[in-house]
Amino acid sequence: MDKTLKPIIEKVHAREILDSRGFPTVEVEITASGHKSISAVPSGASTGEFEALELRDGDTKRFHGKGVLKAVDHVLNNFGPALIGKDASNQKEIDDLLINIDGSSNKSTFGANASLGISMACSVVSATFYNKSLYHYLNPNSNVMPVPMINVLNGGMHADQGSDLQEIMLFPHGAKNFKHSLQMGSEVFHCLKKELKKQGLGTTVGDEGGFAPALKSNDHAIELLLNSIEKAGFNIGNDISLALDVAASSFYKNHKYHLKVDGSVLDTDGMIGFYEDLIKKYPIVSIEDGLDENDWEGWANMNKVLGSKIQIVGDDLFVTNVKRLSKGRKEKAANSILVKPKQIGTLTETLEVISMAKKANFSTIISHRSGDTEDTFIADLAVATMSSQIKTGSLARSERVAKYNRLLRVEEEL
Ligand code: 2PG
Ligand code: MG
Repeated sequence: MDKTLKPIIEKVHAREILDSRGFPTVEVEITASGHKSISAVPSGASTGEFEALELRDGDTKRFHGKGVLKAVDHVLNNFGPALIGKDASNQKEIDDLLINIDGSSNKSTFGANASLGISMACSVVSATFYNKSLYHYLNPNSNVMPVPMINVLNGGMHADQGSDLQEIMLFPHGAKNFKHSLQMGSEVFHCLKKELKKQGLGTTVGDEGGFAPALKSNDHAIELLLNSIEKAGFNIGNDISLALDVAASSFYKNHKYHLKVDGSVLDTDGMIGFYEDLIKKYPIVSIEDGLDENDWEGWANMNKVLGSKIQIVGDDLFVTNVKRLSKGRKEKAANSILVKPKQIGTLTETLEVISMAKKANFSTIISHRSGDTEDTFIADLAVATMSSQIKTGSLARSERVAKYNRLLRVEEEL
């Protein structure tokens, strides 16, 4: 193939780098027709049971078993040689090749951390080759900015203390534009910090850059935030509402939901009642993973009761997987999907899920992972897929802010 007309892959390289939690992760470097790209793979903590496999070495002599040298080796020696000479911009061909070489149904042979690094790097190098911004390369018609869901209070598995609710997010739907939404978020974030100090609470941040204070109850967390929105001069419900990621699978044991901070143990109906009360009391417009990833019947009930009022988001429930989304659609389990390329392991499969979700009238939310890097791929992906929202943490910690800053530049271009 003519190297001047297409980005033809010449070299595939990979290395072990560190993510925002200080654990190893995979970075892939692809050279195509003289252009080079680098993509880094994120890593979750509250991972879904049905995600594609993240390959870790398990060698306890290195990084407490969390090394990724095996995945790096698979990029170099199992995927790499098959990719040389291929057109990096033929994303479907590249991703099908990765899927076939792996051969398993969940990337368990060579790891989704190996395949995703390659898949992303191929699209990035192609955008560079064609001298286009990544979002524009992925979709020349992209013209909308996502609303950021800004996770200013971290709890659950992303913090040592804090609420049972893993993420309490600002939803700045009253912003004039993306830039303004970040300004609003930042002003609230700093009012929240002052308020926490005033109440003698901790202001250190959790994995996603939100504060992670020890709190009396889950309501206490929400009220703190509402108080800060007002202090920052915004109108609750008009300018800014709230969104939650409950990550309920992380506290579901023996068919019960164990809310430690509230000291309550609830069954599925009890949880749905808990949310009904919450949305009556507070301006909550979106609830993610309100129930366990295997509680399909519960999800359908929850969506029946709450789905006409608020966004019901499946993250661990759908794991960016068309099979699970298709089940969810049939069973009317939710009305929105959280999209994490890492859960499935290639860009093509990620785009397929998004297109299925749109056909089903589900909103799509592009998301980071709690262990992330300076890579900003998801920012461009959110714009390219015209997703209504992006979830990429708080307005602190560079791996979170990198995505927001990328979006500021994109908004200027658009
Ligand atoms: C989530 C994510 C990201 P993790 O549950 O939505 O916020 O967390 O990456 O730990 O799965
Ligand atoms: Mg989640």
